[in-house]
Amino acid sequence: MNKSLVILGSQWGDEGKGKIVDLLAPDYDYVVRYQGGSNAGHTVIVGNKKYALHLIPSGILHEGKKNLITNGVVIALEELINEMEKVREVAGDFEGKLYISDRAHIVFPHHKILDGLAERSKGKDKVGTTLKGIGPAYMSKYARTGIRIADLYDPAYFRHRLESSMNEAKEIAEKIYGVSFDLSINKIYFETLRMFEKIEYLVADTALMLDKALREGKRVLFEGAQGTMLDIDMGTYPYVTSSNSSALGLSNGTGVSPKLIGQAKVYGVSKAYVTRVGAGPFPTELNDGFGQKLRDEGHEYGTTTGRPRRCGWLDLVALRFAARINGMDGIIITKLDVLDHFEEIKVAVAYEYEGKEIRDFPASLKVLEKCRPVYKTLKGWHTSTKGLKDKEKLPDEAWEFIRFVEKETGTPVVMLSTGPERSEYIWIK
Ligand code: 2SA
Ligand code: MG
Repeated sequence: MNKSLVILGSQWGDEGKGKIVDLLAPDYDYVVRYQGGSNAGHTVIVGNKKYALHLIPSGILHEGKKNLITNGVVIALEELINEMEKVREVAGDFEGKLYISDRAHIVFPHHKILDGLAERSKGKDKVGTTLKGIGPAYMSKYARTGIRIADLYDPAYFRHRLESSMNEAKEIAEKIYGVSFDLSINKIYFETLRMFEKIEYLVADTALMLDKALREGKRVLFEGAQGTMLDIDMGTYPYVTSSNSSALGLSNGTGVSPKLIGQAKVYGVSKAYVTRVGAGPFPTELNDGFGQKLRDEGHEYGTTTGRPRRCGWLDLVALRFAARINGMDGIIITKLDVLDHFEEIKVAVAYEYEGKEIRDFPASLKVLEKCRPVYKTLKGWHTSTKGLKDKEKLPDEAWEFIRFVEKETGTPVVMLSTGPERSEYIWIK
């Protein structure tokens, strides 16, 4: 069972999980997406082509893998189908390769509209969502008005659920946001059923499949989306996504017992610094030349929107927290080479709050706002680590950086990524 591995973000997303999952996928039989939806953006480079995957597990770009989208994912059918078309040139036929949970909830157009309206009404308090309808889709799920893939097998029942769901959304839009939208229930009903026809052959009881696979000792790679600090329960609430994007989401997102799934290894991916898109607390954020330098050297602009990412020094308070709640067996550091260009490198080891030192990530937004990072300054290495594949060639100062991260988080650094290409990495454990 320890043959299974979880790869998840240990920061605020965009840690480079896509590349790592792609790199490791050849060693696994199954690749599983278990939470979030098309708000994820996993970039994988194959040959000279770049694929941005949002819903389909990255294992689809490899031969002979079973890729599962399990019950914890919210699925926009039109986006799933578009993505299938994009990867078809590599994947070929999807039969036996892609499985979609019959318990997964569907993201409908009215969820996307509500996402936009909610953001607009929040004004300066907006979360900065991806506007993919994720929050409203999970709202429907928890309000028990959601529609699941399994509901599409019975068109009359689906019609009934869709009518309630859309009428409710229209009412919310009108009464709360003072906006009316004219989506046709009929049109969405028929379009959804048409789309369902295209994917029906992929629908499965993925919880049952996974339980069996794990008991048989199959190798399963779990592909987390977003990052630990965006987790609905443990992240920087309310500036979070609407799913459990930490390891806490593994069991509820797959429908597999925590006892069984808990035997997998967990590796958390962390940039050598921190970035965040969207609003919310970010204690080590740099609004100065250093922040801009990280942005420039790291090309820190959103993949889909092109939004500049907020940048700052590595935050070991947050990483220590991520290591704990995820039970991380190892840290994978990405974009180490971006730090090649700095004379000195800072890392936050604690926060100072009202004259006291805090080492454990606090819950309250109000406390976080007043936290000032306590930095340890490390020496830069003034040499290129870009594309390095040999750990013997790592400069001493880079080793000091790695050892320091390990000491402060109590977690070994197992791998470094030194560039965007599949081949640019070093196993150091
Ligand atoms: P949402 O849309 O409701 O999940 O947004 C809520 C917050 O979660 C953040 N969030 C993300 N942050 C980084 N990367 C994400 N995924 C994509 C990527 C984004 C993309 O990997 O690049 O393709 O542009 C992601 N998804 C959600 C979001 O910024 C809000 O702060
Ligand atoms: Mg990303």
